[in-house]
Amino acid sequence: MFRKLFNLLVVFAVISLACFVLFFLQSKDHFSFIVPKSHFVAEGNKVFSWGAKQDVKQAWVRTITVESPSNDTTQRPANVTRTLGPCPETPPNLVGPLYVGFDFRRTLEDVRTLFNSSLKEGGRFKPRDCIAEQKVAIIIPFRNRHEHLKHWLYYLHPILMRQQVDYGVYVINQDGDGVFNRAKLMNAGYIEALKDYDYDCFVFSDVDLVPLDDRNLYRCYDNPRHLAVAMDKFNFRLPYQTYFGGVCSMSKDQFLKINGFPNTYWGWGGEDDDIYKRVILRGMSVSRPNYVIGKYRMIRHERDLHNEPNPVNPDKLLHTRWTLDRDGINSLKYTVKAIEKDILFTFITVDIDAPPA
Ligand code: UDH
Ligand code: MN
Repeated sequence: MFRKLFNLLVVFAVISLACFVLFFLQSKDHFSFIVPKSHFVAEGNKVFSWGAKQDVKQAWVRTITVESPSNDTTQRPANVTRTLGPCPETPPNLVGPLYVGFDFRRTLEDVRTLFNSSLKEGGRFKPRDCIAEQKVAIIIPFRNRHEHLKHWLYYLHPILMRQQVDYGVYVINQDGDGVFNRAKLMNAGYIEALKDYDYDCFVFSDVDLVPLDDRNLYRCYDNPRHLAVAMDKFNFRLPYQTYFGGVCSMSKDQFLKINGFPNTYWGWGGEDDDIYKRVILRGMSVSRPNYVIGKYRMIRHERDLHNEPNPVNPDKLLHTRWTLDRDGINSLKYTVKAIEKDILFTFITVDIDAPPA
């Protein structure tokens, strides 16, 4: 009797073991049976799961399909015109929290290869299946940060595509090695982008800031929006309540209401607080995502040459109420030195008459 029971147990154990081994070999990822397949995190353009690798492929294919060029008529007969509806209020392909890592081996050429077929010259994109409500220009103040730019492009393009934004990326490069001026470059970016397309929304972003959640939408709201509310360098909190630095968005109307940004903040500091004051002085408030959605990683860096903190900048803030109408988009002067169209971005070099460093 016992022997029979023992034999049965052995047979059962062998079958179980065989099943286990088979299952183990079949799943390419060794831990896929521990973590549910639906449980995935995303890395910018790739979505990968802690579970099976099949999910990687599916998710990858899914993002790629969303990224197909908007004017690709080769897929359908020439005589069929599709009427597109407006894009849904909430983009359907968002994944939420993102994994962001800055791999120094990544090259700009790698990034070009990834998005070559999805973008139009100059870093332009439109959703294929619907009409985006807003046309968004992304403006990046820039000088000598190519290392950061490639990471920004690698992460932001797929995020913006998933967000179904009709957008263009404008990198505004300060010519020469005079003192840097972030706000003046952003003003120039506003004017230059409008020469390209009828943008109605502007996102101003530092080149070293990558969002950690794609639900942080790069678009405009009823009030000027501060997007970078929880940066890693500030322990995922606002450094102070009125902070408006890093990444913000404004509609054309909102931007014009505050006469754009100040042109006179040379060197580091103060210009973001001046912009905040302009917004409040013009009777608007600041809109923000919550601390979960508004998380950012900043690429670690040292202070740049010729962008030292300027001790006169904090004092200027006492006068915003009076300078607002005189110093801004209505007093902006600069010269365009070159416009280069990369597939990933439009690179505009401007002479902003910077004082020597
Ligand atoms: N920027 C450039 N080139 C420069 C200076 C600034 O492209 O030479 C742009 C760039 O988009 C950058 C933004 O301006 O993200 C803001 O400048 P920042 O990144 O220097 O400002 P942040 O407040 O850094 O991040 C301050 C210096 C921190 C030094 C820390 C040393 N441990
Ligand atoms: Mn920075």
